[in-house]
Amino acid sequence: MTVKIHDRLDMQAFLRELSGMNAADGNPRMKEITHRLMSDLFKAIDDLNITPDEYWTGVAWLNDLGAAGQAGLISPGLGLDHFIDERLDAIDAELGIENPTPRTIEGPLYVAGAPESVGFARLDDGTAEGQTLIMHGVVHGADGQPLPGAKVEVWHCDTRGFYSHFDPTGKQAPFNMRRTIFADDNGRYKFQSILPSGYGVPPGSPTEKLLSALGRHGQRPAHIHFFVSADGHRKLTTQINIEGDPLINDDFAYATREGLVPSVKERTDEESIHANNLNGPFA
Ligand code: MBD
Ligand code: FE
Repeated sequence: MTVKIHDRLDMQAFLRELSGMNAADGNPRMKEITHRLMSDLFKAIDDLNITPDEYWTGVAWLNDLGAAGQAGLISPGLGLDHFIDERLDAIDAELGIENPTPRTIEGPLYVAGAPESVGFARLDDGTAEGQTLIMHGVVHGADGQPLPGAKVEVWHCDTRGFYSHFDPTGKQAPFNMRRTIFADDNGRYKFQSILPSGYGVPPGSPTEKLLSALGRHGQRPAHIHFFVSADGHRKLTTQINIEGDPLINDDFAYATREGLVPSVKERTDEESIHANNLNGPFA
């Protein structure tokens, strides 16, 4: 038997009531959003014949998700973070704003307050195994000119896929592989770290349970996160992927974008010392 009651006038009135449309107080935007989302949810329950068992399983899952602090983890997994970025891109396109470095999602693992330096930073504390990684670049303003003093916040995980502050083994010092670098007088930044591995959602977690019910994995390719900001400029949130990672086009968080997979040059120690002295900070 199929029952559809969403469109009944008393249900439409009920939706308005529960969304606060009849209340003098409250926030009009919250009312509007709640009314729309609840209306769509009621309709889905009707259309899909969602059973009480299915509904309460969903409620229990939401409790587990919140208890695990994973709302911000399932969000990119369900493509919402990517969708929001696509909307920002579309708005920029309408305004005629070009973004030479594309934006991509922040993810849930940024921590404010990382140690600061000018021009150069070493991100890792030297205790973790890993292949040495050196990255450098120039921050340009909207006018295409280098932007001295621009703030480059960078964070990434270790070779086990664990981020400091979120390491289940408790092995990393606070702010390991997290730094804030202010671009030098020529707008340049540079850092040394270790090559990160990919990330996987915690095994057995509510996020992993939903993904596996969908027949999906919860893996990300190796990546490095960035915020780039400066007075009078919009903040850029982006990432790069490590070239060659097999998951580059199979990211559970849908964050890979063309233009964000720079080429990686593998160097011997000797070549590296030479190359890095050219730009100063290691001299
Ligand atoms: C991450 O490291 C990440 O960057 C995202 C988007 C989601 C989960 C873990
Ligand atoms: Fe990440």
